[in-house]
Amino acid sequence: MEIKKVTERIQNDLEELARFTATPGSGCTRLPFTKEARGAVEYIKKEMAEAGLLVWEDAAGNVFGILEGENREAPCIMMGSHYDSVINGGNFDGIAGVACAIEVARQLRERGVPRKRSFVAAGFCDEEGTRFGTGFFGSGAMLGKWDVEACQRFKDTAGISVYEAMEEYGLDPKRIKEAEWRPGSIGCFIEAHVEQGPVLAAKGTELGLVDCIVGIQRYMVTVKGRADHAGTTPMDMRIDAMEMAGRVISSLPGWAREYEDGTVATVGYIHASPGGINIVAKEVQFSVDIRSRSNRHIDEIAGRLKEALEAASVACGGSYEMEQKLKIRPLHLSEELLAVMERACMDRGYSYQRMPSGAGHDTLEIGQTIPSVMVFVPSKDGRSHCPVEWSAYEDLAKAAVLSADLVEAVLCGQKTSRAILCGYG
Ligand code: HGY
Ligand code: MN
Ligand code: MN
Repeated sequence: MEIKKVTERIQNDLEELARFTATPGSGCTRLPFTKEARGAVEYIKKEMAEAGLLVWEDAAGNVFGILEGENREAPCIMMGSHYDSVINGGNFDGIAGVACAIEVARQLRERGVPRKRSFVAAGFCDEEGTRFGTGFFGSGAMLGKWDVEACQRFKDTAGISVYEAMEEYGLDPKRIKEAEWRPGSIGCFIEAHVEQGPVLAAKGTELGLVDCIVGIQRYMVTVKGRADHAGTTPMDMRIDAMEMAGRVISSLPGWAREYEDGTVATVGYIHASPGGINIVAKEVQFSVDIRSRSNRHIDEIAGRLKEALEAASVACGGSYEMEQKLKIRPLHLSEELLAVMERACMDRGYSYQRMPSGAGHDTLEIGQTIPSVMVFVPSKDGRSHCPVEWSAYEDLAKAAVLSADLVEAVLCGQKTSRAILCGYG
């Protein structure tokens, strides 16, 4: 396999896809159900079709391409990632994994791999949860985890629900359940992704084989006080929502640091209203993102958050709401698939290391029920979720070649077992 040709094809796709952003010149902003998402999906569909895949877009806004195998009823091998991004993010997070999945399809056909079962390339929508505060919407819909009520319940900060955004985008949210795949129809899942951290780049390792992904809980907290004059209202007469929020937010980092095991807690979004410099804040809304390889640690921090909100309400005389947006357990990935990937790295002479992922991914959702594996490529200076996010196209090509080796081994029936392919039969 000529790595140079693979590198060029991936580079071309990613440079084309980088055009679909709402913030040109300030990184990639491609939120779900927007014209930028539409542009990326139409490009992905074109590339999938040119790679010989049968292409469709599902009721949730995901895009799939299939290379059918002899036995169309056998559980397929799926590879993919998400095509949405964060706000002012990078041009590799998620979308590089979609490009790698399309590249694997090209390689399977170029290698003339006989297919006992089908291969599916996937581009998922709204993995990030940036717009609605949730996460894994597309892959979750594929697994039947979303319904009309949830689509109506979750709203963005402008008050637009997932339901309304889907309608505006041209989807019919009443059909969301049609996005669900028949249980057992996906045998295993592979995701290539940029590391988004400093480990591989610092050690000069070419590829990371992910063995564990952190669990995540996300909350949108609203603390409620009373608007008053900032100058004339004595401190002991205020119900200051900003004071309440400040008491809680300033405690979160310390709670995470206490564990000394990589547990993290982040407040990435905050909004005060009415938002005047001379008005005591009536309401403050802020996000909380808690992650750890220990589910107990995540639960403990979430519990302390609630206790702190109770205490701040009593101390300041206000009230609060704590809306759970996401709750997903830590995940250990398929040892059998990892072993096949390790073998392939050794056969190709790629340096690699096993490693955990501090970032969530569609694999975190899919791997809860389907044998899954992830391959990371180094992120320059460990940076991600920002415009300077960068990975070498040749490293992505190696990840695609390695994934094609795994897919070939499983498609041809060399490596199949109940452990590797759930629903294997
Ligand atoms: O937030 C994350 O960990 C990922 O980028 N969705
Ligand atoms: Mn991602
Ligand atoms: Mn991300």
